[in-house]
Amino acid sequence: MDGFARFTAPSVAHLPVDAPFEEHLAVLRRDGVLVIDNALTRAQLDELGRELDCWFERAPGGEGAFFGRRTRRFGALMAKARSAQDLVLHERILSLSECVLKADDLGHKRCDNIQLNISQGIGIGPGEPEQVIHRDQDLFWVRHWPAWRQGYEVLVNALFCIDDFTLENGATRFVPGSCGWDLERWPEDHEIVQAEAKAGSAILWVGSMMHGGGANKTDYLRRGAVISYNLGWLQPGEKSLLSIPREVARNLPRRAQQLLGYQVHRPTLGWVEGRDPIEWLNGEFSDIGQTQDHLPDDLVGVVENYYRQRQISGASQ
Ligand SMILES: O=C(O)CCC(=O)C(=O)O
Repeated sequence: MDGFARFTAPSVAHLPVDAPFEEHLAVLRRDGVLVIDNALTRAQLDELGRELDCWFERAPGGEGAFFGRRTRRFGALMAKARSAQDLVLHERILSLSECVLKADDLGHKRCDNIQLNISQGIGIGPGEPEQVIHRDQDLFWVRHWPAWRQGYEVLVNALFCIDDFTLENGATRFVPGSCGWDLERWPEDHEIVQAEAKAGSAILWVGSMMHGGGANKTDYLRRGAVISYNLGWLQPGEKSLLSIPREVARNLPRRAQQLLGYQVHRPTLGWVEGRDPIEWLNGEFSDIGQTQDHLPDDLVGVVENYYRQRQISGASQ
C-alpha cells in the first residue's frame, strides 16, 4: 500500500440466472441493483419482442420531461402479450422480490404477500436525454414516513432488456450502494454508472436505489419491459384490475391473478363483499357473499382468547 486512497469506479454486478439464490439476494441487498444475465430464454425473448413491437410502434412519447417526450410507454402488459406472463411469473425474480419485500434481512415481517405494482413497456427513443436520477419508492412518499429506515424496501423492479442495453442507446444509469445512503445525499457524476446488459437479461433494483434512464444517442428505440412488485398492503402504482379486462384475468395462471390483486392481504385489504376477490373473478358469487375472517396469525390468538375468557360460546363455529 502506498498510503493513497484508491478510486474504485462503481459498477453494476452481473450474475448468471442459475447462480445460487443466496448470491443473487446478497448482491441485491448490498448494492441495491443486480443484472441477471440470460433471465429469458431466446424463445421467450423473441416472443416478447414480437408481441410488444406493435405496442412500441403505437405508443406515443411522454407528456413531460420526467417520463420523457421521446420515450414510448404502455402498461397492462399481460393484456397485451402472452409472453408478459413469463416476466411476471419469473421464478427466480419473483422469489427474490418476495424475499426482499416480505421481511428485512433481520427477519422483521413487512407484509403477507406482494403484488404487481406496475408492468410497463419502456422504449427510449432516439434523441431522448438522460432522465433525472430518482428513487422509485418516492412514488409512495416514503421520504415522508417518519419511521422509514434504510433496508425497508417497499418495491422491487425487474427491467427485462428486449434489446442490448448499451452506453449509446440509453442503458439505465444507477448509483450502486445508494440504497444505503441518507435520502438527502445527491450522487457525484463519478458515482453514476450505466448498466450495460445483453438482450434477455433482467436488471433488478430495489425502491431505494437511485437511478434513471440513459440518453439515447442512436437512431433506434431501446426497448425494455419493467415488472415491478410492491408490498401487498400498499396501493399499486397501476390499477391493473381495471386495465386487465376480467375475461383476460380469468384465464391467467392463479399466481398471476393473485399478483394482479385477486387476493386478500390479511385481514381485510382488497376483499369483495367480504370474500377473496378470486371468488368474484370466478363467478362464485355475483352480488353478495358471506363475510370471511382473514385474521393475521398474531390476531387469531387475541380473538380466540377474548371469546374464551368471556365464555362466549359458538364463536368458533
Ligand atoms: O427505462 C429505463 O432505463 C429506466 C426508466 C426509469 O427509471 C423510469 O422511467 O422511471
